Amino acid sequence: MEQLLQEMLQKNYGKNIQDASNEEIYTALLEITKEKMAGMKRNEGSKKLYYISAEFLIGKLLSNNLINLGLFDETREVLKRYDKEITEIEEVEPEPSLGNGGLGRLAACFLDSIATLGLPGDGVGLNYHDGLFRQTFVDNKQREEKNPWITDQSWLTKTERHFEVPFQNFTLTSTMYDIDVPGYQNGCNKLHLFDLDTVDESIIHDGIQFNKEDIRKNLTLFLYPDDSDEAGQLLRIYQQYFMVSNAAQLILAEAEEKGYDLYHLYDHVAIQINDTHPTMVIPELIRLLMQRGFNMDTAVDVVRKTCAYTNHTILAEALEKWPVSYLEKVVPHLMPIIRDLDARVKRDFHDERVYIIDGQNRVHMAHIDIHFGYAVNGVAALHTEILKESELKPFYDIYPEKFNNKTNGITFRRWLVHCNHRLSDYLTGLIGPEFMEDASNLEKLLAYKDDENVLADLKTIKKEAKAELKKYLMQTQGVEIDENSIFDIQIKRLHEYKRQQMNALYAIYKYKEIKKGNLPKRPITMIFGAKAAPAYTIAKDIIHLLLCLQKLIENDPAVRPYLRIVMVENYNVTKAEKLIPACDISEQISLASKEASGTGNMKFMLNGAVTLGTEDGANVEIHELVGDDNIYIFGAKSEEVIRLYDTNGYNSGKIYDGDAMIEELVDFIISKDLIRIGDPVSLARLYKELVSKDWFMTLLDVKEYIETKERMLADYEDELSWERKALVNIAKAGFFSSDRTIREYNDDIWRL
Ligand code: 4GP
Repeated sequence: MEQLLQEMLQKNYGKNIQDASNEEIYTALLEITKEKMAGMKRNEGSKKLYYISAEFLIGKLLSNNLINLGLFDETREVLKRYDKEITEIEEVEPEPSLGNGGLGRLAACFLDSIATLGLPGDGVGLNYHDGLFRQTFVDNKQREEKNPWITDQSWLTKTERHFEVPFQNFTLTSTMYDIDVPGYQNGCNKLHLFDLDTVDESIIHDGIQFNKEDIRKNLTLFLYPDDSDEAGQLLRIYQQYFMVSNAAQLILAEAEEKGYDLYHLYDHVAIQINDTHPTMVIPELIRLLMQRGFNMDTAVDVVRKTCAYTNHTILAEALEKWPVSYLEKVVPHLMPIIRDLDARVKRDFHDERVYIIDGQNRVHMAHIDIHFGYAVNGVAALHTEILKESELKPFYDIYPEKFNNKTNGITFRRWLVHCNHRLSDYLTGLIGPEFMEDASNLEKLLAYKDDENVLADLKTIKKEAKAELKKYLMQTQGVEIDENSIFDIQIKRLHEYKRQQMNALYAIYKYKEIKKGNLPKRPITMIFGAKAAPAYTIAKDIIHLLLCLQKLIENDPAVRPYLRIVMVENYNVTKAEKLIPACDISEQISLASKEASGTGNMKFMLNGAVTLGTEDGANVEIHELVGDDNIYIFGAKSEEVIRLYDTNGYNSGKIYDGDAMIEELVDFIISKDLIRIGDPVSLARLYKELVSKDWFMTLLDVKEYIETKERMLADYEDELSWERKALVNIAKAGFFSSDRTIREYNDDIWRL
């Protein structure tokens, strides 16, 4: 590596390592890594997977690619010899902002595991120039800015592949860009990102505003552009169709290049539809096969045997339904096919809950996937049960054989080896390196459950990660935190069902306790990271509340030594990598039944944090694995929540009126203390939402939440027993390796 790096720096800049800047070293390493990957063996086979997704939240790639290529340690050593830190070189790399949350990060973990298992499988998505927005805080509120990440030298490689994508009254020519995805000690796959040469970033003004009608210029500017009006919704349909038409054309082109018989496409191709955004690939493939001479019945049959669908949420708002009139405007050529598919369903089933086109002339995208794909999976055991028993029950009754569960996973290369060198080196020393190949080997750690030296070492490793986070927050946001405090962290998209507002009520509780003189044994640092969708008003109000509380405490010398709130600006993968190793308490407090799985919960556990959570999503499986002693569970169970929804039995106002403590906490949102700092309109709106609606039942669980967290804080003081909990969590995390998840997808769904 040393020689390669010297040569590259000489060639590019006429410099040697000693004199090169971090930017120059980064660029040289990027080029070297790209060359290495170009020379790698491709994962090949007679059947290939195409994983189509609107999001790929891949994070920075330099370190991860070096790890997978087996070059990381060497590179770090070489740089050290010249007094350079790889972590500082990495700072230069912009983080691609190609995803929003769990579903996008899952897609990235999956690409890593697919390549690592040696399976031929490529990702297909869009090359958003400004990604999801970049979040800044101004006047204690979220502001959205564009988030450019594509630089002259990047992981993208422009290819010669172009496709013609037809819309109602014009045709667009795409360009395909590739990002190599190297497997850990295995072959390489690709992430294909489609783009349009005419896209023009200069049309963006005032944050993230732009002309939504100028499709040639705006098509791939943003992920999830604002869809609160018709033009925004049409733009999303343009994006989705552009993505899937390119995917379908690529799939057929590759199959034809290999000489495959398209009548047996399913023997050579599996298509995974990641949530409903890529659903139109089904009618599009049918259309393209019919162009090649297929009759409709045969095309439907072939496509049905090729496509599988993953559901990531039961929130109705996320199950896309497009008005027929919008699809007519954007992709009129797909509508005859969608109508035909709908007619087939209506012919066979007399239950309007499963129709594709409903009585209000809306097309239910998930229904297309379920009827015209061969597999449907949820992403954690509880989630899949809820799909089968309630959310998608009418479909389960028709197609029980299609439904299956694939509990999510995370790649340990990024979420342990890369983000927590200390812990992963230590584990390697203690139990051997086998866990890198097969994560179930982490259980060997259980043998040290009562070994005080090992427990002390784990504590030291956690402490160092906390000190590092402290340094990072100082450098990036100028806030100083106490590394001896407990780090209590909630990082995830901002959504009412995830209940950051409940955590805010805890902060209010603690603030008041401290004011009363009930000081905690140890200071608490509550850390949040979350972006709110730009048009989601209440989510933004919750951010505002958190920022106001942060300010209130900052300015109160009586409270500040004992309690801090830090809202991390522009939470993203890079920040998650710094936060997760440093966490003591992992907040997974969604309303039971609402969080499909969660994957942050797995990352925290793997890094030795203890979960404070409801029986929701994958928390249920974490609970089963670690046992009652090593997790803190509270709150209403999913059956109760579902019953409350079904019977209209929840009334937050009643809880508020009947409980003086809850009333006091909620009232604080509109207290003088906060109104002085914040925006009264925003705070009052949130207050009103909680007392008059509270759709996600914050007030139902808040008391038990506070009690459980208090118990957890007290237990933290018993050092050995706390570290034992951390150890058990690490040891039991093996199940959540995405290698395991992908093996299951392959065994049950893809059969590559
Ligand atoms: C997320 C779910 O909210 C999360 O529970 C799950 O772990 C993740 O998908 C991966 O399966 N959903 C989304 C979304 O990100 O946009 O619906």
